[in-house]
Amino acid sequence: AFVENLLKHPTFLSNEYTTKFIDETPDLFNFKKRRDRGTKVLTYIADITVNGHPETEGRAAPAEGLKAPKAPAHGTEITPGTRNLLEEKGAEAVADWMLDQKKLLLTDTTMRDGHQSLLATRMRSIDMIKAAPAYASNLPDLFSVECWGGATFDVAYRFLQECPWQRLRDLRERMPNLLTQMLLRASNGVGYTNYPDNVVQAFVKEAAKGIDVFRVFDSLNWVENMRVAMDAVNESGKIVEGTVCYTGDILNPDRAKYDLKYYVGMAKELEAAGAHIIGLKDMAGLLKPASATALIKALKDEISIPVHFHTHDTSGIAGATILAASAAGVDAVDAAMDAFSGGTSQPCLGSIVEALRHTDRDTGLSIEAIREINDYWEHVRGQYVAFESGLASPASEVYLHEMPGGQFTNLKAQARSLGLEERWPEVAQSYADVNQMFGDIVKVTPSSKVVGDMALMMVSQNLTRDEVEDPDHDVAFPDSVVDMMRGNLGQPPGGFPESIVKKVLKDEAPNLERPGKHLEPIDLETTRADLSNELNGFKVDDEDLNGYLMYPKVFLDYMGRHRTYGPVRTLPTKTFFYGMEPGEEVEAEIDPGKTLEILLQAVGETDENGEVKVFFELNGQPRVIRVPNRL
Ligand code: BTN
Ligand code: 3PY
Ligand code: ZN
Repeated sequence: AFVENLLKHPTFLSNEYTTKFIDETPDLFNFKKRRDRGTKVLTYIADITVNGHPETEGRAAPAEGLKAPKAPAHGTEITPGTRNLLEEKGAEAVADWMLDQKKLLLTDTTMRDGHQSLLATRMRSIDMIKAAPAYASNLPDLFSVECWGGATFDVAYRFLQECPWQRLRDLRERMPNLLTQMLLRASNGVGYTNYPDNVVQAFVKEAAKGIDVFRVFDSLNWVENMRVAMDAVNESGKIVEGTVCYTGDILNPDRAKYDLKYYVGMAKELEAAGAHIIGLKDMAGLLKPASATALIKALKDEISIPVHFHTHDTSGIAGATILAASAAGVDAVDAAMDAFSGGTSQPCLGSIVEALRHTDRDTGLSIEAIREINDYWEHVRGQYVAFESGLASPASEVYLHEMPGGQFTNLKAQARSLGLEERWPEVAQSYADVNQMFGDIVKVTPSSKVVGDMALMMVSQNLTRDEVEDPDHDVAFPDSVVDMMRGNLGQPPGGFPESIVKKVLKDEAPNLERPGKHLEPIDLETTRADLSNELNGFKVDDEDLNGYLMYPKVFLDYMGRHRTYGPVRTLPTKTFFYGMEPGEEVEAEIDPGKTLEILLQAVGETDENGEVKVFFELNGQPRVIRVPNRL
């Protein structure tokens, strides 16, 4: 299917350049071209001002008169941190150093999982980039900053009209002393399906230019399906965090499939497979304090590399689990800056720091620095009210359905759009039923999406688990379920139950081997040449090629819009999502030192052609932009 996709790009018209090309080679452009970019950005602002942004339409708007967040203060001196250790001594030395620390090490997830879980992944690069220098100068004792991967990659292209690779370069440059961290779905890359091995390898190679710690997980906990990605990270010289996904409850005898022995066994397999660190990924926030005590202790006893714990506060009790893990000797944990913590996100970073103050696991992080940076994040969050999930309180219901943090609110919104809002308790129960029907699997992107698709389908069609499992009852399964039963995401421990595989696939035999084993390698240079051709001779670099290989259509659509709207990534967030008011003035630094000063003077009437004239001043020069009124 992947190769088919490659061959099926939508045709679209010419393209002279991308954001990156322009930003890296500004001298190539004469005055006229530069003005051209200004016109494109004005066209974007005019369009949004007249028509609104499709993503914020009908949603809450930020408070009247809300100002752009002011970047937190930062010093010019940069104390060496974990990144310097990696650069000087390598990945194993970082792991050894972690084991030697008494303090609890912290990863800040605000720029990845924090907004992925609370704001549908919609945080724009400009809002991250403004915080990065303060992290580097004021929090040099952080273990790492998770700022890339997971859902952020495609959302950047798809909804934010910006290049994820550029975000990575910009953050890397501003945090030279801190380890950057990403979430990688092993053979699923940063996508929802298995990619050919050489695509995964090429992606890791490119990402390793900006990422230091790769948290590699498989959505069915299948180590066999993680090796290609783990080997590629090892080859790049960066840190492999081989990750165990946590599900069920090790203290519950009814969920014996995932017991202490299972988790320790998988961690040992990952250690043998070349991991420098073991990630313990509790994507739904199911690990309870007493279970954490037992699990962390067992892992620390049985493996010789550091353990890095990740959880979500959906239940409201994750802070207690973090403290239990800390007391049991976990080496590092994830937390989100206060304003992006709690609920389906990570527990509160500042509160963890304070809870451990004056104990033998004191993190040593400056609470003043945290407060200052957090004040900035609070203002940033205020700009994104359109994407707030509305989850107002903790949800013990998570122990029933076991949905990952990022999926919980998303599925609720999906249920709402299908008119199933009142039937949410049934969706939650159905999700749990589907999990059992599939043999009790790990649910995390992409397997969690499959379970969610099936659960919504059952509730909307009033299907019970008995009916679905009845061989004589005809069921049209969602495509994603058919795909998973075919083995295209790999195999869970013990395999999928034979009866459900038979019901879904009928007489077709599933593939029980590693999916990548049967995917033809992509000819990268042919693909690059074809893509360049499709983009009218545009020079396709490795970043573009890897973006396209992950998401062919999303990438091409992004490039098409870029041709019309130009470099909109540095517009203030309010301008990007809501356009401008007459009399308002904004700035956008489209290249280092190259700033557009934009004043919106007036919006005209719609003419007989359905077009509106929008009057601007661009760097003091009057400009009139005509856009269609599509309302
Ligand atoms: C998106 O597709 O949602 C993000 C990119 C922006 C698309 C622009 S916004 C102005 C114009 N109006 C639309 O409906 N799409 C484009
Ligand atoms: C992702 O894959 O994006 C996740 O956050 C999984 O927890
Ligand atoms: Zn997470």
